[in-house]
Amino acid sequence: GPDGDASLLTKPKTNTQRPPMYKVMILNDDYTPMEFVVHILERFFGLSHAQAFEIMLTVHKKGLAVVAVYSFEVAETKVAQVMDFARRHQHPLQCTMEKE
Ligand code: TYC
Repeated sequence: GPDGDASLLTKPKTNTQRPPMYKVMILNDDYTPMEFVVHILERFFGLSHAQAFEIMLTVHKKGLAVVAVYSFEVAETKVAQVMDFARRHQHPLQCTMEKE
């Protein structure tokens, strides 16, 4: 109404709930070759070579980076794929996920 509609001034109900999203991150280490990390980022995250190289360098310099954000199920699959691929190639690369 003219004196203010309470429904427009009060906090909306949080009924627009979306599923939680998860950041997938890779961690730096002293042993995994840079090109191996770039390959992983291209292969499992669909990044271009240039994008993959940039993220790899960010991890190398800062210690970690968020690679992508997914639903829980997709994030879990990415983490498992990366961890398995790194283990099979005997590299200590770590990949983790965290709720946004
Ligand atoms: N620090 C590694 C090296 O100097 C490269 C590296 C980058 C390793 C990113 C892991 O997630 C990583 N060979």
